[in-house]
Formats: sequence, C-alpha cells, structure tokens
Amino acid sequence: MPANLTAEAKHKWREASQARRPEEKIEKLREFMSLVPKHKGTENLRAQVKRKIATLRREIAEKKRKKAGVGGPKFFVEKEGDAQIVVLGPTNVGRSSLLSLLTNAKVEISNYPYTTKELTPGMFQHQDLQFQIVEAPALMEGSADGGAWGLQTLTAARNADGLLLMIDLSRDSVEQFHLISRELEKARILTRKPKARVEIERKYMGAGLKVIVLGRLVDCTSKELEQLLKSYGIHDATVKIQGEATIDDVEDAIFEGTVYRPALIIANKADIPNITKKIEELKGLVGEEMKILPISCKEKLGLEMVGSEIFEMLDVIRIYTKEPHERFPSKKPFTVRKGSTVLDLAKRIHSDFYKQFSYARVWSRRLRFSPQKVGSAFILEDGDTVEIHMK
Ligand SMILES: Nc1nc2c(ncn2[C@@H]2O[C@H](COP(=O)(O)OP(=O)(O)OP(=O)(O)O)[C@@H](O)[C@H]2O)c(=O)[nH]1
Ligand SMILES: [Mg+2]
Repeated sequence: MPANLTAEAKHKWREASQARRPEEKIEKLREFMSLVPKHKGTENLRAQVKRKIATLRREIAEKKRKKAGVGGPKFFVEKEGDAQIVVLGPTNVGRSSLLSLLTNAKVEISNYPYTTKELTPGMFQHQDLQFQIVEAPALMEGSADGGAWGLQTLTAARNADGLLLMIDLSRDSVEQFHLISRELEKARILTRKPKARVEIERKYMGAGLKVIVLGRLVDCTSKELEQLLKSYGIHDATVKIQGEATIDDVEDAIFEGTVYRPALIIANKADIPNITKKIEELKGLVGEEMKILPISCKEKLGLEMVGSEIFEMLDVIRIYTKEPHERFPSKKPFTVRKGSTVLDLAKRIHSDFYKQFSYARVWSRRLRFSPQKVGSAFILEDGDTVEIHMK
C-alpha cells in the first residue's frame, strides 16, 4: 500500500534527509511525522520514523557522554575485517561463550541473565578471511520498541553484514526462535531474501537520475518511478532494481526502511540429551531458507563449522588479484558478491579503474587451462585469480 504523502510532507522529508545535525534532523522528522496521515499505508513508515528519531536521540546522548568523558554503552561498532557478524539471541543462550571461543575478546560468561550489556566485538579468522563477531546485548520481548538495550542491539543488527541467531537447545527452541523473529520483523530487518532489492545511491549534485532495472518493475514504469523519486527531492542518484520490485519497495528504500540481512541459526548446548526432536522442530519452522548449525560451546562441538557456514551465508566469493608484472597474486582476497563479473571486481578495486578496462587473465580451477583471456562480462567464482589489463 503506498504512503500517498502530500507534497508538503515530501518536502519536509527532503529537509529532514538534508539536515546534518542530529538535533535538526529530529526536529524535521517530527514535523514530517505531523504531516503523515494515519492509515494502514503509512503504518510502517511511521514506525520507522519513530525508530529513526529514537536512534538519533541515543546518538546525541552518546556524544554528550563522550564529551563528558564518561564511558557509556557503544551504539555502533566500527567495521573491521571482511564482514561484521552480529550475534543475537535471548539471554543465556551462550553468545559470550561463542565469542570467547572464536575470538580473543574478553567477555564475562555467567549463568546470570543479562550479563552482556554492551556491544562487544572480537576478530575471528576463517581461512584467509577475518570476520568481526559482535555480541549484542540479549533480545527480549519489546526490544524493538526500545526496551532495555533493544535499540542498541537492533541497530547493530541493521548495520551488520550478517546475523547469527543463537538459540539454547536446553530451553524451548521454537519459542526462542519466534521471539527473535518477532523483534527482527518489528525492527524491519528481514532474514529471508526479499523478492526485490532496491538500492539508491545518492550522487553529487548535477549527476542526474539514473534508473537501472536489472529485474522487473511490477506495477509501475521507469518514468513513474523517476517521478516518485523526484517528488522526494531525489534528483541525483543511481537507482538499481533487482528482482521483482513494486513502487512500494522503492518508496521503502527512500525511507531506508526494510533491510535484508542473511542469517544462520546457531543451536547451542547440543551437549544436553534429546536434542534431535528440538532440531527437527526448528527445521520444520524455518524450512530451507535458513541453515541450522547445532553446536556446543561447553564440549566444543560443531565450532569448526562456524566459519564456513558464515562464509556460505554471506553469499560472497574470494577473488585474488595479480599485477601483470608480479609473479604471485595478492595474499589477501577481495570479497565480492556471488555472481560478480570481472567488471564488478574492477569497480571494487577502484571506482574509476573499470573505465580503462581492456581485458583480464583468469586462473581458475574450473577452466580447462589457465590463465585464460576473458572479457569484462566473465563471471567469477570463489578462489579465482584475476589479472586486469588496462587500455
Ligand atoms: N550445557 C551448556 N551450557 C552452556 C553452553 N554454552 C554456554 N553455556 C552456559 O550458559 C550460560 C550462559 O552463557 P553466556 O555465554 O554467558 O550466555 P550469553 O548469551 O552471553 O548471556 P547474556 O550475555 O547474559 O545474555 C553459562 O552458564 C554458560 O556456561 C553449552 O554449549 N552447553
Ligand atoms: Mg553474554
């Protein structure tokens, strides 16, 4: 259902998105809210704006605390390594135990509930990749409404590259899974791949509007979509549509609403007896869409699988690059989305690099002979080595 906002409301939104200082942004968002009619079609939007205001408020509070020199809870963890993975779950499921086994982070493990009270990161080496694992304070009923550390935890989840949803097999697993799903859903974080992906990348003034439809627009034309964007004051941007997108999906992207984060279920405490039935129950619930990895932090079972499951979940591949005059490829791979082409890689290396692209040589296990000379559209696979030649 579209939001059908008035021109005045859209104008206010524009002002809000242009506002730099959080205080000013809050004020504009408040004014914007007063112009949003209350009906079913704006329900999500209103919830989102409220959350945005709440997050901004916390941000202000955090800044003040920092200025005063008092160490308060962290709201964001700066990304390090190849991917940031946030560990979510109800209290006492073993999030700290997992973090301490995978990384060298110093954490407190205890059978008291709610021991972890702030975002706690650690680095986890998986083959030649580094995953930053972040334990978030426990989820509970009402987290998405801002209860306890809810905002902190769910903001971290929103900013992550992937999620570990952790469950304690010694308790009711289905209930725990429902709790996590409910709170994520309320915070508009999807863990199932959406049908459509809309990316709006703002560009410098004068760049113009460029709509790239890789998938399909279901209920509107490109022209209508451009009109919608312009009505929100978006004149300079590249908009990429993947999958089957509706005009609502695009509006949602304008408001930075729903995000998709891949997730993996970690079923901990697999050392306790009679877990088969519980895992089956969980499987019945989540189906094929999410993997379930049973582990035991206590007995150190299944931990060797965590790295490769995270890698699989992220849907990325590793590409090694080689300079034409060098003998060996880089030790550190680039991680790019599965299905990426040589050109996508060139863009990743440098935003302007690809313009002078001439050809590439690729070494790959799947090629009958390596290296092979390939063009920009060549689709890469995990482990490939690429040497790019410029014009
Ligand atoms: N039996 C069993 N107990 C475990 C396992 N992993 C953790 N525990 C215990 O579960 C309790 C909670 O562990 P934590 O790692 O502190 O759990 P948490 O999810 O970080 O909890 P909070 O931060 O307090 O929300 C501790 O008493 C652990 O010793 C496991 O694999 N098996
Ligand atoms: Mg903990």
